[in-house]
Amino acid sequence: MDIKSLQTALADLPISDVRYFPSVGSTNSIAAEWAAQGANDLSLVIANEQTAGRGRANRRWFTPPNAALAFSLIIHPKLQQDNLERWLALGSLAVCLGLAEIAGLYAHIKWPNDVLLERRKVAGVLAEAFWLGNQLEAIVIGIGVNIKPSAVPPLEMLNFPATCIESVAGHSISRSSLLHAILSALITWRSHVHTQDFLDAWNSRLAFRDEWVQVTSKGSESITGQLLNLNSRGELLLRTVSGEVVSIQAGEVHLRPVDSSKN
Ligand code: BT5
Repeated sequence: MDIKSLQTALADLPISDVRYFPSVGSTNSIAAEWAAQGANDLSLVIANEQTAGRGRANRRWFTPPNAALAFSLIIHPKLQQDNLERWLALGSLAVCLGLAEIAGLYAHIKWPNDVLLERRKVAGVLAEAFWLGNQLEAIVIGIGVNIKPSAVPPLEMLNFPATCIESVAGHSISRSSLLHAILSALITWRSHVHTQDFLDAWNSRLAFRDEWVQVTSKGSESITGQLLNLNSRGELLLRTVSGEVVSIQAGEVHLRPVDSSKN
């Protein structure tokens, strides 16, 4: 991967500018600085390796060289206030659509931000918003996708099982083709993020539907219930053991499937 081949691979997409790094701390941090300096809409930061890749709540995201996609796209939203969860979901949905196009694989979204293949995490998305006063200036959508087995972190780093595309597909995958497919899906769907069609597409990809799951939100007790779907606000609906349907807001939450025989 180098800047010339990237520019060629992405030539037919309306990407404004590309910054490529053989190795960098975090593409989201670079994109945040660039956004603050006035980066154009659809500017892209991409790296071959991240030495300080970030997940939510400053967790680490593992990106060794030559094995993964790690990139951040700067978006200037049209609304002055916006719902970051929709943009997070846009990243996850775009990865699912890219995987279908390039590898013929059907991925699911572990609400709110993980992409799963065969119930294992293959990609993570981190969306960050940047404000000027109370006006939303930019959103950075950071996406990390495991392509080769060496991209999968050691077990002690994981809080959920992980995998990579090539292990599931059984053949090699072109990083630039996958990048193109993900960006293309993201650009196509961006103008629909507030529509029912988008919500339906997001809903149709939800992992663990009808299964019993446990959701833990920061600062509150965990809730166990049967995973139903998303409501019109993008909140997750669970039916608890008592039959009550509860909605859970995205944010700093963790979702785990639980053994249904215990319920
Ligand atoms: C995420 O956070 O899943 C969001 C990851 C976003 C990474 C991209 S890469 C490009 C851009 N630049 C950045 O610096 N970040 C974005 P979270 O849901 O908090 O999950 C983090 C957890 O996933 C870690 O605590 C590990 O347990 C696990 N993990 C770390 N690296 C992984 C990997 N490569 N594959 C699967 N799981 C991983």
